[in-house]
Amino acid sequence: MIDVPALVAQAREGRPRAVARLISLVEGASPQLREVMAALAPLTGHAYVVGLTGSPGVGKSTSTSALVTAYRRLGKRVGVLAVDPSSPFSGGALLGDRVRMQEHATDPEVFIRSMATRGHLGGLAWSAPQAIRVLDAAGCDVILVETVGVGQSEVEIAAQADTTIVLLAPGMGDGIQAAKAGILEIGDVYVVNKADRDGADATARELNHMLGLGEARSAGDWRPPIVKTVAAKQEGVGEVVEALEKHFAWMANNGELASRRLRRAAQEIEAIALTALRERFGSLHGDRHLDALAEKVAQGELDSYAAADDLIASVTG
Ligand SMILES: Nc1nc2c(ncn2[C@@H]2O[C@H](COP(=O)(O)OP(=O)(O)OP(=O)(O)O)[C@@H](O)[C@H]2O)c(=O)[nH]1
Ligand SMILES: [Mg+2]
Repeated sequence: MIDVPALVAQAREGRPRAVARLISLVEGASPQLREVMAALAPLTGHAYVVGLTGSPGVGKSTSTSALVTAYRRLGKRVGVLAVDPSSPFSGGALLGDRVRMQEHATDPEVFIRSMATRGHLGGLAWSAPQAIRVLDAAGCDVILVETVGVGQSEVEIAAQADTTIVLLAPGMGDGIQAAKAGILEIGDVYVVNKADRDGADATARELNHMLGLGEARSAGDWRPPIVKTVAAKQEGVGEVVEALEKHFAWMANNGELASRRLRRAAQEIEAIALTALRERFGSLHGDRHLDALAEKVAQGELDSYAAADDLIASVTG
């Protein structure tokens, strides 16, 4: 058994090994998470969470590293969480990320963790917020969450940030890819990285056009800026930080920050409750009750809604 209060106290002091240990508990869905989260809850709510998303190879890790540099210059403590929704274990793409973060590896004010989820249904919906909470409790001022992988899972993780950066790069057919993955709707800040390559202006124009096609905005609405960067050379990264600061101020002023955090908490609670329910179905009845209900439904003796009510009642009543 782990001494949770001691571990949490060490994490709070910013000890990297304690932080790593707690994130491993999250990743492994440890039974002690309940105790960990109870101890962490009063220590959180300080960090500004920024999600980075975009197609493979656009430069998310390079941009994350460049943002870490920029925030370190401002004296901020920074957490980085690389989440891989597709892989059942850490490694692969995340190893490349490690290399790109190397310059920050020995900085005691920077925490870099990667996390894979076990392929549990809805696993990311609770594990990413919990890992973020660990970094928050460890005193991070800013937490950068990079998602590896494309599609719906990216969108889900991005939705757990206060601000979402969507990255594109010239010449990758990114406009179309972004539109397909639904990430054009979720950007608060758009970054056209690899602006040292041909076509960056065209990509920015195309993006501007696509963003403008949405419904008319009213005064006071946030208009997502488009920033061009060469992350590999730290160019334009200061502008990205400025855009983030503006977005944070805008959210803080009009209640959007609080409502995003509320929505996030609600999704997390729901995910934990659904996971707990599913586990109870199995552990209480060894699926026998479910099997019995299934037989009745298959034979037309019972309708599936009534069967579902029965199943829920059997574990909650
Ligand atoms: N020319 C140029 N290359 C860049 C720039 N930023 C990143 N790269 C290169 O693009 C490649 C991919 O960069 P990553 O930062 O690993 O991209 P990523 O989006 O994290 O990739 P995945 O995590 O695999 O999806 C690397 O070879 C980088 O060196 C840039 O501004 N200009
Ligand atoms: Mg990466």
